[in-house]
Amino acid sequence: MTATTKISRPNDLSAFWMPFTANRQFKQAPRLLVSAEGMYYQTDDNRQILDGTAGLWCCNAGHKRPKIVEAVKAQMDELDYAPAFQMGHPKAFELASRLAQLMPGDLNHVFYTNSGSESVETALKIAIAYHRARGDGQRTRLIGRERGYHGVNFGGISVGGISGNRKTFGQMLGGVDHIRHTYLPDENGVTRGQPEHGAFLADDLERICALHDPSTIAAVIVEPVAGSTGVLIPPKGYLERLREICTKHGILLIFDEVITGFGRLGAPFAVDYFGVQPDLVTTAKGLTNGTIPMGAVFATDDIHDTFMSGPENMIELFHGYTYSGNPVACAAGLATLETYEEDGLYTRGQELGQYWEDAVHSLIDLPKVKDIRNLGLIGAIELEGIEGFPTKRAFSAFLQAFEKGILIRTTGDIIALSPPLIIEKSHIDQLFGTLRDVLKEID
Ligand code: PXG
Repeated sequence: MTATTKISRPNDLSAFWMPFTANRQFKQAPRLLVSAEGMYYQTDDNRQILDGTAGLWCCNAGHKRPKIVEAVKAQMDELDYAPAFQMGHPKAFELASRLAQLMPGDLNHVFYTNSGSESVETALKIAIAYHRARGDGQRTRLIGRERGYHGVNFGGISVGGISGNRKTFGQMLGGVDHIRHTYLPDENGVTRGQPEHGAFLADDLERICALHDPSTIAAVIVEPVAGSTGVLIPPKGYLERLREICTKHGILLIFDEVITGFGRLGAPFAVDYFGVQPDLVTTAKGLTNGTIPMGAVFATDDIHDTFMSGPENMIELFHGYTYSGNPVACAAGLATLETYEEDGLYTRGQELGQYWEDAVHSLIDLPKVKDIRNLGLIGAIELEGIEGFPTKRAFSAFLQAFEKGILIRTTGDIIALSPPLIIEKSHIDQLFGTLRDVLKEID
């Protein structure tokens, strides 16, 4: 076959090997989105779909926001790309300063990446290199948590705890262990907000410390609210306890805020919401409202300054990406932060939180619903699985919901909802009204 015949088949769906998708099933009946504005997507068959998931937890200000669109267009016209190493451009510094101001405490330094996965790898590497720079090079172990999701690169799947993401990929990183997850269905089933019970789960870190000797552990990484696994809300006191244990043993605490960052909980970051100060924070997604790929890792003054000690002509951290601080991404990031501020989106989850919570929990009377969880503008509805066919019921709900005009997200038999923060009460009514119908109709 010649090259020309190959490209003359633009409608061949097989060329695009889709991520985290049942490719063959999808391609038999593709679901295609062609445009979006505000709270709605539009499909190729001209249907309006209410976005119940902010894309993939990333379009926190909704779609096609004028300021972001304009900023990206203007940036393309002005400076499309600047080398990221040994060179700079003004917007990368401006965005980093704004981000550092937004982030509480002394997390004042920003390292740019292009995704959540890269933010995680970056944070893990900084943690290990930090200890080494302090002369404590034996601290190389990394501790994650069962059911944790930290992206799909090797570091991330090693500290992650979702077996489907690990089992077919051979050896993981060495020197990694996991603390137990925070789901206690018997004690904490159907809880509104943070569960009362379970701060003690953080003590599992003491078990790991005893096993490995804490002086070998570089960092612990957790999602403040576990998202991808199906939304697990940390019990009251849990994150505080984790912080105490890390501090006691000189272990860095990394919060993976790829989902919780930029207003999802009704505060700019989970760091604000929980009032617990980690040493490194990973972000992405909402940083550019999902428009241009970008991530950012926040580091404390202490971590940053520790690297700034050798000869000044030496590169302090041998790490970075071609697109770290890409000008177009920076322009999108700056416009995104302005949009969040102008629309009051960092605290929107507080204003709407009660209405959202009541709406999520209104589904508890449905027979197939096993558990419901919520925090900020996050909601999860865990379904009773169909015996012998795990994930099937929730996926049917997803398909049916799409037919009826709402976009939901499922993982296992759990429906996870995380709408754009611009959502209004009328949209919440539409989302849960439709979802109720869907859950009644499916098998
Ligand atoms: N950390 C966390 C906590 C995440 O949720 C990543 C890292 C990786 O980000 P990138 O940008 O490399 O994908 C994530 C991503 C879902 C879903 O439906 C969640 C994610 C991605 C896609 C779907 O729960 N989280």
